[in-house]
Amino acid sequence: RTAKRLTDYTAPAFSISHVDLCFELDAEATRVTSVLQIKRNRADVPLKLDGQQLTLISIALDGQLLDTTDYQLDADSLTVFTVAQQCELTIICDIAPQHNTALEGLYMAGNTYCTQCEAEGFRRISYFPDRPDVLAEYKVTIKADAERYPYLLSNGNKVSEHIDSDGRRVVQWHDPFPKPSYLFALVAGDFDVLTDKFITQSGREVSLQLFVDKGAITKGSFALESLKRAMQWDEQRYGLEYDLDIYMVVAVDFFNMGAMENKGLNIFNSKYVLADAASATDRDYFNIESIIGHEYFHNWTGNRVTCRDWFQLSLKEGLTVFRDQEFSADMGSATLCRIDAVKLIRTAQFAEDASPMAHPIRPEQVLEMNNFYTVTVYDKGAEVIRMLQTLLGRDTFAKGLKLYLQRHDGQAATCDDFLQAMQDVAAQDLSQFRLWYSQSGTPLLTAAQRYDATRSQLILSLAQQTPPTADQAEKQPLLIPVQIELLFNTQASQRHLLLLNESEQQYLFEGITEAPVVVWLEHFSAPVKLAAQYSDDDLLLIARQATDGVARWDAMQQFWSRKIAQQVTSNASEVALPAALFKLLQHWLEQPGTDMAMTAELLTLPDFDTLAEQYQLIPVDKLLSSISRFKQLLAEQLARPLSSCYNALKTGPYQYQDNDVGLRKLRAVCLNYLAQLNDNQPLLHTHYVNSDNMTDTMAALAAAQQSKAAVFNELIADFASRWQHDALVMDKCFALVASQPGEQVFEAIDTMLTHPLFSWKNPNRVRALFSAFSLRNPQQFHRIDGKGYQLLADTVLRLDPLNPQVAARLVTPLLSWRRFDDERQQRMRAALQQIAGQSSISNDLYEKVNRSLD
Ligand code: B3K
Ligand code: ZN
Repeated sequence: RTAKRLTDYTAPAFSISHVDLCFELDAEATRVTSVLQIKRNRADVPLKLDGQQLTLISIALDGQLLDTTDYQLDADSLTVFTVAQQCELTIICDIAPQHNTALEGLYMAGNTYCTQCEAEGFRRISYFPDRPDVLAEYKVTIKADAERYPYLLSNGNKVSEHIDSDGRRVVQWHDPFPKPSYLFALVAGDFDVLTDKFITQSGREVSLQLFVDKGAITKGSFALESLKRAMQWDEQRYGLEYDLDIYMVVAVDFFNMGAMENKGLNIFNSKYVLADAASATDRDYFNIESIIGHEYFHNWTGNRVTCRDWFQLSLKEGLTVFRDQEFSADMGSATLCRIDAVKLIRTAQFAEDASPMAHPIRPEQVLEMNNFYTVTVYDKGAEVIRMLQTLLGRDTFAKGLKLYLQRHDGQAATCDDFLQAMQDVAAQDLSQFRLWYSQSGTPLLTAAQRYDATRSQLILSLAQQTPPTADQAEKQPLLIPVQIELLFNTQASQRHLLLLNESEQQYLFEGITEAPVVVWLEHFSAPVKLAAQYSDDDLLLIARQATDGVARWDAMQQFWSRKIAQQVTSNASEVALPAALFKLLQHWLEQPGTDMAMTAELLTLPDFDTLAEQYQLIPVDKLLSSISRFKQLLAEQLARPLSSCYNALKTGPYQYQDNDVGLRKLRAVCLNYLAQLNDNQPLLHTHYVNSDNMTDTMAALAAAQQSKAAVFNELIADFASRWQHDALVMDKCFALVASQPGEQVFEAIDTMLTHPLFSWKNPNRVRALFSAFSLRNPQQFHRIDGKGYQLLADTVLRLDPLNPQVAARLVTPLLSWRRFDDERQQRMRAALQQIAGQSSISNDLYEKVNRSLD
């Protein structure tokens, strides 16, 4: 198995101007006829096309059938020996969507035919140069039984539709925008359709169509409204207008990820489309809006300008995540959006940097591309774009984006092209900033301050150091924007942007009349770890007074990290909490203010994953016991204010609206603490019974799950029976069952596997059970006897033959075995070795497991 390298890139030897595809749909044998207009770019090379799991029926060159001496067929490719400067190649293949459980290429999601081609799925549909820098204009004809398939969809505009003499519906599509094969899409099925329209800023009418399962029509309206908000936002913020006359979104029940930005025909995991108050939480609503936005924003950043090769993935993904984050921030609470993003970087992304899979946002070596749709490429990628905006300023950044899109419209570009455009508008040298693209790892920032009262001078010093990662030993100093705020007793606070570009640097501030408390890395201005000398009082002061909400939240997080670290190292003695802390928490409970979601965050302890990333060797048991001790302590000490706050928070009927979202969130935090106390069983019942929406219902279940096993069992049984026919809600049930902290979880998971709605072939179901177990159940996943690791290894092996992509995602928590104590190391490694020992594991799994065991 050989990996590909970024440095090996060569331009395509052949280009394709037009593709004419015809699909005769059949679950067992779909016939795909592909006519390619080919042009040679380089002499003396044969034409090599990618293809996997295809049954070749025939090939013809300029109308002449080829025989087997004219070409060579391999497991992954088709090579035609002699082709002219310009020619037409006609390839006929058969494929079997019914048996495609990997959900790449053309597959069946229930009764619906659909496709997923990114990254390299088109080669499972037909022989083609399946690489993002080959852009072609597509014409697509779809034929299928007219009654069973009222909707036959593909990219672009519908050209014609008729019923042929065999009773088949025949629909033709044409996409005028040249695109890479990964953006091709086809859908065939019977749906309920929601329609609407959007008038663009230049006055064009765009028809919007949302396709959902029959009967689900009322659950689609939020997604459609979100789409219109996204279209308008991109016009207002970046002047970017939609370019076709029709925009379609289809929700399907079997999907490997969240959604896919195929040109004019987005395909979505139904989880990120369907919502109503009864079945979706506030978080679900938030996710739907942000993912609808994300896929829409790809129309410019991804589709109109695409990637030259897959190493450049962050060019479209980091940028588009940044854009969707900015969109969400403008639609709701900007602080909350930022806190969410920071949490993700501090948990999963820092963990990835510290793992055997560490890679820069532009990876350099890849065996299976699907393994690189990571939090590093996506979310650290978005942080890098955000830093660029911080350095250049919002307006210059927007101009740079515009220039990049103009310069490369219709092309396949690189991260360097993007940076070049930014550099050209900013007239600023970005060569050091470029390192963020090639250097992996989490920089550690050390901050210190010295105040000289006699000279009224403040000297701040910063040092940076990036520890070696699995993929890269040597690290260089980066250009890091460090936003700070200086908090004073008697004068107004000051905000500054410090640029750190050496290993160590000092910054002098004159005319400072008192020693300030420094808020370092305000708004998480760079994806780094920070070591600063704070006292408890400093942190509590920041939490009260900082201008930036993220900084206030972060101060509380740092406060708790320190207390928990002290508790972890203080053999058996109990670390005390200062009275000032209780006073502050009580104050927030008594006066939660207008931003209640923010208050809820201020009152919440950091979770296990966030804390774990602060240790090279993760002290699992001590972390878990410290978290639960402090939680218990807070519940006891603050019982009264918690309960008055809880009782004072009331909403009307469910609405997904900022104030109500915050209120429910704060009430859920109170409930979670209160559930720790013995006499609060009835409260959980009441909360559950009185709930008229999924957010409150989940709050009751989650609180019970963490504290009262008996109540949890009772409520979850009721919940399961109430929702037994709704797969998306049953996913919530599966996840709650699998993340319960007690050891009954193993039996409970076994029982859920026999649920009529559970299916190994559906990624949502598998993830609901097993990602919840491995990522949200540290108590049982990290059991010292290894039973948790064993369960995950068995699951991964069972899944790999069906769906390698999902199997490889699931294995991630095992890869970091080196960060645990000896006993756990041994058992995690044994689980990995068991996987590695199987003879025919997928490339997806092979790459990750072998990097980890190396
Ligand atoms: N571009 C797709 C992800 C494709 C993942 C392939 N394994 C969704 C997105 O990021 O918008
Ligand atoms: Zn994306």
